[in-house]
Amino acid sequence: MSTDALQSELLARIYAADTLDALEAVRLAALGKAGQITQLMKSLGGLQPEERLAVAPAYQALRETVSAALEARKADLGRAALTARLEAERIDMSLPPAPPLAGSVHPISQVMDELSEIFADLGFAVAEGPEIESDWHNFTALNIPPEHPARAMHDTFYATPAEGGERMVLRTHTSPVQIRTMMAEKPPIRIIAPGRVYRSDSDATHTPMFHQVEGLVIDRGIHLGHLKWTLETFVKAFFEVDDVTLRLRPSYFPFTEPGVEVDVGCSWENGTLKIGGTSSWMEILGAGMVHRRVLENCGLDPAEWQGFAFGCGIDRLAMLKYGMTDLRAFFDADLRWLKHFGFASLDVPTLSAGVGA
Ligand code: 2U9
Repeated sequence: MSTDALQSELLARIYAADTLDALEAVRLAALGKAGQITQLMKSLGGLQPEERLAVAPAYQALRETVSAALEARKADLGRAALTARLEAERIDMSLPPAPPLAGSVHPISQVMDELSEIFADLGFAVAEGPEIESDWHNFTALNIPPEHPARAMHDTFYATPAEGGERMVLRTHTSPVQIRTMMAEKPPIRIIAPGRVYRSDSDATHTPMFHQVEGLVIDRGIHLGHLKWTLETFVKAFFEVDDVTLRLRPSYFPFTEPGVEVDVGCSWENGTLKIGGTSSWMEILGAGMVHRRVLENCGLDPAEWQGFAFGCGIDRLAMLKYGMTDLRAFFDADLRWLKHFGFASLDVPTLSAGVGA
């Protein structure tokens, strides 16, 4: 075949190639190791010098023309591929968001959002604080001085102190958040403090990290009646049951005086315990009037300011409301469990829709 004929044939194939892969196949057939042009160039080696001079410029020109045509076609196809891709991946930003295909809100996050919604409606702000706390904020300010036996009950994780530094702990409750709030702000105070807490304890009903919500109200003339009404209102909204009876039993916490344990009235229905009625009782909260020494530690005069506080495990609240049986599954990151018990990310709890709707 003449070089002209070969050139025409190759150029025709180059323009006929409509994908980058097809074009690459033409390139290999022409310029690859065993390609037609490569073979021609190789054949020059076996020619006499005059013969070589006679054909080499034509071969050279053929190679250059074909190479240039390949490059040009490659650039065209690349542009066309990019245009097609941009067209296919075009996003219409004016459309409403598509429902999420995967991912769900963890029941703990959901319950925290529900708690914030319920207490916001009662005029409470959400307060946060550090999870690595000073010994003073976690214990001493709460009327648990060093060597107090209550410290042993908290199964504390201690951090190794820096030389001459303060001893730090992983907070064993969210109470230090209330201490920080009382020291930073003037009463009246109405806050809840939800968050992670840590205790060196692990079995089917205890994990070394768990979640608590605590609440604190400081104002003039606060008494146990305010506490009971607040907790009743909370329990009714959270469990979406109107017929709720709370029972307060005396108890002891170093940071409250008096301290109470709070039971909610329940009844058995088809083998499961339901909130409501009074045929049975279930303990759900600890609470009490803030101990005067705690107020004093935060610079408040107990003759002027009184308060109530309560504390409750969020993980347990979630289990009670949504029916999980094993606490450890909360922290297993098992996608099947999350799919089953998780919540749609756009389903933000609101009081008007019923917090758990
Ligand atoms: C301040 C003063 C008092 C918070 C309280 C409890 C009782 C309580 C437990 C319930 C189960 C913790 O999650 S749990 O393990 N909590 O029983 N908590 S009174 O009292 C406070 C808090 C802060 C300044």
